[in-house]
Amino acid sequence: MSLFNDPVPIKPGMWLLPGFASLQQLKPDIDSVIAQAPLRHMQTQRGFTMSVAMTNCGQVGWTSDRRGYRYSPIDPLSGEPWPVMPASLKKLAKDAAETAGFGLYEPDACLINQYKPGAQMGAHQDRNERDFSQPIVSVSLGVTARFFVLSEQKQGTSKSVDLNDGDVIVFGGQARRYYHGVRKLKASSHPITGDTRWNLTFRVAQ
Ligand code: MD3
Ligand code: FE
Repeated sequence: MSLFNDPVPIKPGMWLLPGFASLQQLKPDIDSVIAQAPLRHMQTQRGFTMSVAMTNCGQVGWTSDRRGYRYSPIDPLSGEPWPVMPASLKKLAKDAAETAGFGLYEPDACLINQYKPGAQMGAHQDRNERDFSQPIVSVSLGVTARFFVLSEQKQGTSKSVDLNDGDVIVFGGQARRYYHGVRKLKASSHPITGDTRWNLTFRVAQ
């Protein structure tokens, strides 16, 4: 019996599954999504360009532009629906949610984030989704990044977690509303992804 994938509690509702995901297994499907819906640096409502490059797969995708944030069934770059969520990605998210004790999970959106050295994500809450009772599953691949989490308030003490290749975090219950972000990615090298970190976040958006 292996205890390797036992979930580690980080905060109430927040579980770390170390090494739960395999880059080699997921990379072809990520590449195929990107071939259909290229990575792009979205604009914020305030006119800033995000340092993280993004795309989506699933029934809806998260997008941001000068009009604000929203989920859309259409990729604004192509005018076409987002690529279908590959079965391997969906299965991983379902297995992770179940392993963390959240039961049946049917994500309809997967945001793919690409971090190059210097890319970061400021403290924010994810609140464009309709049903906060559903967890978010986050998959980290490639270069390690320092993730930080606050509470339901944007101020206060943060807790940091280094997210390594293959690490999965499940955020449910009260953790679903926690502010969180990612520190500036350091220049380093991973044998498969080079200088790059990938993060997949699965959501029940609709
Ligand atoms: C906690 N992504 O895409 S994943 C995001 O590593 C995002 O790319 C970061 O925050 C990344 O929105 C962090 C962890 C994560 C994702 C969503 C959450 C943590 C969360 C939603 C609610 C609470
Ligand atoms: Fe987030």
